Amino acid sequence: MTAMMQIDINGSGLSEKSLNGSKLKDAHSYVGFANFPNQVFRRAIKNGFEFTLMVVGCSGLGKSTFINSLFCTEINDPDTEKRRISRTVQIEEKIVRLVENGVTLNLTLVDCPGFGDAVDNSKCWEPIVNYIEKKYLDYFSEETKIERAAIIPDKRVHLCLYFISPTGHGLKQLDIEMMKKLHDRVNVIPVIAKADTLTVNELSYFKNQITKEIEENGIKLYKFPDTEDEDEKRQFGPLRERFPFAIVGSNQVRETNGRRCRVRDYSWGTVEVENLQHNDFIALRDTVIRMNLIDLIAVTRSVHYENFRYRQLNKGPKNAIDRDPFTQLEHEKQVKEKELEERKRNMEKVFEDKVMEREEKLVARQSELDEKEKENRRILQERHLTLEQLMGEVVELRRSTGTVSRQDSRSSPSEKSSRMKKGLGGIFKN
Ligand SMILES: Nc1nc2c(ncn2[C@@H]2O[C@H](COP(=O)(O)OP(=O)(O)OP(=O)(O)O)[C@@H](O)[C@H]2O)c(=O)[nH]1
Ligand SMILES: [Mg+2]
Repeated sequence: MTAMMQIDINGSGLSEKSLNGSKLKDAHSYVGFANFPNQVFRRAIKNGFEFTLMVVGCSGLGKSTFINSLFCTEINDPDTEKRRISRTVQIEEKIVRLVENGVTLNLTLVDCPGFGDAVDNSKCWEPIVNYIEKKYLDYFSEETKIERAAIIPDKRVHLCLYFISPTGHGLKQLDIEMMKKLHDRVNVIPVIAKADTLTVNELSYFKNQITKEIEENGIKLYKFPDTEDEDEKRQFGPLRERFPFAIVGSNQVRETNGRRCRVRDYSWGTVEVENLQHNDFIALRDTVIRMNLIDLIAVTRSVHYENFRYRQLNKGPKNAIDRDPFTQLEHEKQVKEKELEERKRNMEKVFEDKVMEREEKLVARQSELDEKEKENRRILQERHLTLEQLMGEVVELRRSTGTVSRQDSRSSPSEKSSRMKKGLGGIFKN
């Protein structure tokens, strides 16, 4: 599912680099490469930037709410309140075009369905990893075409925000496994969800615990690059120290003194999403978008995409690298189809086995019931005989003592026994 919108956030206060910052000197005494930054800047303005942000994590941690909270505007469908709190059931893409001081950012927000509710969560990473790989493959196919576009649309995932449940204890095994599946494919930054549910002390302990467990488990997160710029250090250093970021999201927007902000109201007070004293939302947004967006794109291209390319070109027979791209793609398609066919066959076999197993169980149960019925009949028969014998003995005894009634003396032993049974309240019904 893909939604698209354009937002012009001019005048939001973010800094604009001046084109006239470095004045050109006399053309003859000056080679001119000092002007490169301006060229790069002009080019960037012309082409804009493409960035894809993905949110991943267990169910109900506020991923969709976060996507909606990112900018002071509704990104999810604003019409229906219901839609905003319903759970995400498939991977959803939202495309937002942000324009700020003439610079365009084409942002794709990928909202993944939460996991962790199923009995078997061992394969919940698959659709997410497949999505990431599919985007690399799309780019790879475009890039290896003989006639390729001058600018290849870049839908590769540049950042994956991994939402951690605010348990206060530490990471769940599922979080560790998921992050391990993701860390070789995409830049991962963990975030603590629903930070408003933890006290200051609990949060501080939780942050330390998470950092420790991430290190112990060899999870490779995105590494924020060191900056040389003193101004940047001063401005963003304290924000980075808040890592791992603990955030709050909300769908409720309130306007105070002409400023719109997202809030969560409680009986004891209000939590503001964009208030650094209440949570790390702004710290996360600024360190990602203001500070490291270009680096995240560069790391995706030079590390994760390169790894994908290497894996891709190394697949199949040894000489696959020497093939032309079309033959290579055709070959991969065939391999994939074969794999699919094999999987289908395996699944059918599993299904048949299960049906057979069930049928065998049913047959066994049926014969068990037959046996039981036979046994019950035998017991009944025996009791019947014993009773008849006893009845005969009673009649004999009466006759010998002379207390036999006229009716008894005229009836046969079986008639007597049936009368007796009736007398016993009809317990022995044949
Ligand atoms: N206390 C608190 N609740 C939040 C926060 N963010 C979202 N919620 C609430 O948590 C509930 C689930 O939010 P969603 O955004 O749908 O969660 P999700 O992670 O997208 O859920 P799935 O789509 O099922 O994976 C909603 O009722 C939100 O209002 C937060 O920071 N704190
Ligand atoms: Mg959701």
